[in-house]
Amino acid sequence: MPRSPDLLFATSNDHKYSEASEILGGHGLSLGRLECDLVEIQSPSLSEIASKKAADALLLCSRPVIAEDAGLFVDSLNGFPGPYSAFVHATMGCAGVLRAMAGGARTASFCAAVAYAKPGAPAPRVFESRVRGTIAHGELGDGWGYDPIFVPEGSSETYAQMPDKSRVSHRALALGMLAGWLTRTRQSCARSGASSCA
Ligand code: ITT
Repeated sequence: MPRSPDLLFATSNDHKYSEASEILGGHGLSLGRLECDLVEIQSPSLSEIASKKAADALLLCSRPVIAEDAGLFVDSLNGFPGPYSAFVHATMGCAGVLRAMAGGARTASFCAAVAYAKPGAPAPRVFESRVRGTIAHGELGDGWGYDPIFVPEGSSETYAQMPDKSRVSHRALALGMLAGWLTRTRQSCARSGASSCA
């Protein structure tokens, strides 16, 4: 009988799921999917949004589950689109963001908050990441979301042009923290013989 995955990822986004599977697979964790479109609360905090999504997802699946909220924060636009990144991409695309920031400083951050919820835990645990970078002057490479315009610090290519985006991205950082914490917690749980582990 096939083993059930270590975790589920509650997301409506195929790209996020496939990147997360690859990243967590590299940490020895298998990822299943809870395909759902959870209602997102309005908040300036990615962590608060991700935490609520994970708590709602837990009610649907009653198994260890993660949810993520991510966003592009452009400095010259005072952090816009930030938590509104999905809506802004769907309505204006990368081209709209490039137009809005014309003439402004090009620095930006790509941030992610990954929330982990499990039955019996008092609240989701959140792992936050931030990758600094710049916004290219045009769309470069074939990628999803804002990948064609975001150039992470230390690279001369956009996420869309990078073969190893999933090693260095905001998603890789947050999921790497989660994987490290889960591994440590499960190891110490196993050593102590506790019946309920992370
Ligand atoms: P779920 O909430 O269902 O997981 P979503 O696409 O709505 O899926 P978010 O609310 O986190 O996800 O929206 C963030 C948006 O930011 C996303 O729709 C993309 O447009 C963009 N985005 C997030 N991570 C990205 C990445 O790694 N590369 C490119 N764009 C990204």
